[in-house]
Amino acid sequence: MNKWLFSTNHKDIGTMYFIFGIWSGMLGMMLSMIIRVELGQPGSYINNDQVYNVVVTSHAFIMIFFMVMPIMIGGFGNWLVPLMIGAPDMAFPRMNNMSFWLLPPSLCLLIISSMVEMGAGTGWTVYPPLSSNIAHSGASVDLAIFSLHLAGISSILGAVNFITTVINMRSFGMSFDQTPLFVWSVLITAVLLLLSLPVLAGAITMLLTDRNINTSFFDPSGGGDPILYQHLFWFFGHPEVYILILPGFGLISHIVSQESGKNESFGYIGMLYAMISIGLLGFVVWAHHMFTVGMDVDTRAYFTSATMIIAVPTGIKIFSWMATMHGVYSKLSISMIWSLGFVFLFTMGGLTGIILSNSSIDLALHDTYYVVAHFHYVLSMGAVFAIMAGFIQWYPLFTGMSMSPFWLKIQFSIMFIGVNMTFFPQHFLGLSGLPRRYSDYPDSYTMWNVVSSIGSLISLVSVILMIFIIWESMISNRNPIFSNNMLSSIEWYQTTPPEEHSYSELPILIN
Ligand code: HAS
Ligand code: CU
Repeated sequence: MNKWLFSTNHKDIGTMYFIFGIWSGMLGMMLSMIIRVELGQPGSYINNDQVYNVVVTSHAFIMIFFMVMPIMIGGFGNWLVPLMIGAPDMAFPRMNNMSFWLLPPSLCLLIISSMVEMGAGTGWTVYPPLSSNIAHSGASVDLAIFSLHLAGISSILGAVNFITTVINMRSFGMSFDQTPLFVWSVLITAVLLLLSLPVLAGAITMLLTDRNINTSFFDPSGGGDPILYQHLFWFFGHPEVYILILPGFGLISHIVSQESGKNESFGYIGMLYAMISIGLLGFVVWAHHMFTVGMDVDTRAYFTSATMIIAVPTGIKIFSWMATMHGVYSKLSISMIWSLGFVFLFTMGGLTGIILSNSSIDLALHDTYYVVAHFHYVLSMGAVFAIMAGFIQWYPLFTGMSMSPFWLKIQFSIMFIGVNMTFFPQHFLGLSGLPRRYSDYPDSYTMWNVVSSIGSLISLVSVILMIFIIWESMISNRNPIFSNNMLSSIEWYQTTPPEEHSYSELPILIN
């Protein structure tokens, strides 16, 4: 056990990230269920808005920093990047272990922050003055800041590791324009992390000193400015949303081209430049989160146009995935079904993003449920669908086991219905003005909130089913392809009808 925990092997560390991410995902999901139960009818059962806001804040932090990032970059990145570039391991294997082990203490600090005093009910954006002493006295916000410090250090070390690995450890003869798209997506993500996280660290450290040693970076009474915090936060925050999705883009590219029986994505170079453009543009659009602070009209025009331009490279990706699927007899494996769901629903989320990028429309929609619907379409149905697709695609590689295609199909159907039922009605709620981060609402908003809460229960069922499927894969004896007994795997291959050979491509998993 110790050997495994202190392992410097990229596969062991990847597996630890997966276990950690899945555990955090359960925690994040339980918090979301608290939110949906509270909003499942008018009136309050939590009876304390601060507690409600603490739940919302923890939900966001846990899903972003302790579920999506560890699974995508830590789990898939560690497992697949060295394999795909033909490297024996990551460049700094011991630092890799340290990156992982910074996360559990970070999560502990976050959990402690909501157990002491009144918790951090600041939202994941931690805007002052709400996050200042004046509204959040006590240790909670400080603990949340320390939690972010640790998670940030973990990610920066991880980013340095991935950048070094990809630049220096590709196999002999693998030029950059032959490097697999997932590897590229992780490289670009790592660069975004390296450039944006120090800005967040600066902002929250300034907030820490404002709170504790009487600086006034964000306090007008001392000559500071709370808007400065918003600029610093979103200079990190917008690249962060692309950090959450880019590795997913990489996973989807591999799955789509492989399941379509093609060697490479349609427009490999286009896909590559699209990701690079999205990464670069991601740094110059941050103020689309701040249209309501009272910017002058020219600044708003700039941030609107710059933001809209991101639809171009993203569109290139969407259409290239569709072109990759085009013209083949597709056997629609489970990971391909998730990928199709990804392409469709991520596009929906992207289009509502374009709507929000119009500064004049955003004045009405900012801080409403429309924004909540937008980011759950790109995250719960973009990032999470990509994770599901990748997890199912490479599960046999990670574990040597295989999950039941029958149950996985049912699980997909339930989750597809669940998440859409949860988040589609939130567009209507937002358009009719329901603000986010409130624990109660007028009766006129009841119907769509009830639909949304029922949808979240359906998603809960699908996640429980997924746990069952993983358990079932362990006790069943399917897919011996990866077992030590090669004879039995050949036997299995020959005696099983081809339509059940869902993982018959295993030998070429790394394409
Ligand atoms: Fe976003 C808020 C705009 C992509 C995540 N976003 C958020 C928040 C999160 C988030 C978490 O401009 C909330 C933060 C908070 O707590 O306050 N977002 C965009 C735009 C894109 C976008 C333009 N977001 C993402 C991704 C995320 C993510 C990816 C995570 C995974 N987002 C916003 C804006 C806000 C915002 C405003 C602030 C709102 C507010 O008031 O707070 C783009 O990257 C999306 C590009 C993708 C597409 C779809 C595919 C493209 C095709 C090409 C043709 C389409 C065209 C568009 C030409 C566009 C198919 C035509 C337009 C039509 C309407 C038809
Ligand atoms: Cu943004």
